[in-house]
Amino acid sequence: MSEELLGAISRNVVQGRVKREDEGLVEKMKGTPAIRELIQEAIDKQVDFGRIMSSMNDAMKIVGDKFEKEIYFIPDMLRAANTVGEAMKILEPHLVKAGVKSGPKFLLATVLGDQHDIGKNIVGMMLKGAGFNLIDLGVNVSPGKVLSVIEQEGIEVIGLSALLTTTMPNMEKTIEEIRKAGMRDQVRILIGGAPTTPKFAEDIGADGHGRDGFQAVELARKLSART
Ligand code: B12
Repeated sequence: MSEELLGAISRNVVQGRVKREDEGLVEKMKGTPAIRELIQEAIDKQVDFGRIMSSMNDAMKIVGDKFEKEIYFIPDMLRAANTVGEAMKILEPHLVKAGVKSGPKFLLATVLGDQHDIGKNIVGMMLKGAGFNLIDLGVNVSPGKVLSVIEQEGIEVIGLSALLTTTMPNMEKTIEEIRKAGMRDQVRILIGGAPTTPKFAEDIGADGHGRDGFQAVELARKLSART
């Protein structure tokens, strides 16, 4: 029975359906229960939270596959990621109540001078869906702000995003600030955003570069080696 429900959750993430009135991205599913109803049903039926989360993770892998094959494009990926985000809004208070151990703390930020956050938000939603304890500082975040949050929160992994070639140097400045404060060995640093490359990541002393949300999750998992 719960297999059926988990299958429906996964399918609705792939179809990017939040509410009953939503049509699917590919399938016509209007009028059938969507993620909100299905997640609530799973909670009511006491389906294991871990299984709910992994059904959504599996769904995002399918979405990633469709994206690679150019069956899905950015807006489709956004819709699927947003569907996971909506599911998490319903699940989170229950996870906290149940004392489900939260994953590694991940600090995400768009660097100083940069207002672009669409890609960062996709990455954030996927990290949350993958069980990371996400602290999203938003856009235009100074190196000093990143540093103070690392100190206060005991961050394990940092993700920096930049969409402008003019703000990419602020990634290096952020890493430099962390190094100067003697905290470089305590955190793993991932970077991403359209103009960034693995070579740039290496040059500025980051630990990795992610092309998209899927790589971000994969790398964050490797770097934190916990989730
Ligand atoms: C939407 C957009 C805007 C919106 C941003 C809205 C928002 N809330 O984000 C607005 C209109 C505000 C805007 C403003 C500007 N923009 Co603009 N913008 C874009 C646009 C069209 C799309 C960017 C986007 O969202 N892509 C979709 C997302 C999903 O992709 P993504 O960000 O790359 O993210 C993915 C990956 O890179 C990765 N990723 C991203 N972050 C991270 C982080 C980590 C840790 C990891 C692992 C992975 C990762 O995963 C994401 C998901 O797959 C691009 C053009 C383009 N086609 O890219 C221009 C673009 C980025 N903008 C540009 C410019 C010039 C500007 C402005 C300076 C324009 C102006 N003159 O005012 C301002 C700058 C404002 C500022 N200070 O930041 C230029 C940059 C050129 C350059 N060489 O730097 C671009 C390339 C357009 C162009 N061709 O000229 N912009």
